Amino acid sequence: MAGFFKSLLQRFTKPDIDWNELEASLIGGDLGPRLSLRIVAELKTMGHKLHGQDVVDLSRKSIRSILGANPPPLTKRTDGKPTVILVIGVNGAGKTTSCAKLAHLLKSEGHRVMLAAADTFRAAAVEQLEVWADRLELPMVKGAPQGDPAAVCFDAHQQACAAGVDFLICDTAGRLHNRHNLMEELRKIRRVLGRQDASAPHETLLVVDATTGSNALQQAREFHKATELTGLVVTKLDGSGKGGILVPIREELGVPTRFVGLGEKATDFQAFDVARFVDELL
Ligand SMILES: Nc1nc2c(ncn2[C@@H]2O[C@H](COP(=O)(O)OP(=O)(O)O)[C@@H](O)[C@H]2O)c(=O)[nH]1
Ligand SMILES: [Mg+2]
Repeated sequence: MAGFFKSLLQRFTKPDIDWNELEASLIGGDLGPRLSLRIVAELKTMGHKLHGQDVVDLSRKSIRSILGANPPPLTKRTDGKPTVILVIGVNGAGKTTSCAKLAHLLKSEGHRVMLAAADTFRAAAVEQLEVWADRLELPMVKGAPQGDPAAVCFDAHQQACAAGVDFLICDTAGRLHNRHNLMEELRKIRRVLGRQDASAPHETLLVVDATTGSNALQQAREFHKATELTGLVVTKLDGSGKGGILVPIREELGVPTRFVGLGEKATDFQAFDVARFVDELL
């Protein structure tokens, strides 16, 4: 994406701007068709004395106004019950890794954190989370192999209450026999958690891989329709994707990015910062 804006700067220095080319470049940079059309429309009203820097400045202004203020941090409850965070997304997006990183971040801030291994579809997924839990010295609840993920969340919630945990983070499966089953399973997990605590889950975070571009928008639409998302975790920002897709996701669905994944280590994880993101994007 950085290279993308640099090339925009180089290409649009002449007064005779090729609007179609500009539009195609913006869409190609993961900003999505709607936002790209809007930026082009705004630029057109500025007449013909445009330079590459105008293109960049206007893009920055648009993106900042869409993203708004920084999202609120995760909050601890005051009634002694755990804040329940459901982590969802397609296979390979980085859910399990993000659960571990988020748990590590919250623990480092002084909170008591517990993990629930509710991706019971693959045995390897439970083992993967277990390795993280051992390494980061975090308590983890798991169930029987191929067991009911909602039952794992139920058990985990009871244990979290008994242990006085502040945050319970539930990892989930990204793939079942089909997408319908997956969405049904997520709804069931929510129902079961809701019976334990009417306000749970308090956060439902969708994990998307920055390198998948417009696929991430499609995933966000689908998951948002099936279950109410409270935020995104955008992973692999250390790779080729610079995360431009989180802008149209925010614009179209109103779902804010809460955290970013920046590598494979436990500490490669940060709360999302709008100003820093826009600067790095441009
Ligand atoms: N480079 C990089 N790799 C990541 C990041 N987050 C996750 N991964 C890697 O992506 C792969 C899939 O992650 P995983 O957590 O198993 O995805 P899940 O299937 O959604 O649970 C693993 O190899 C992770 O190490 C990230 O922010 N940066
Ligand atoms: Mg996983």
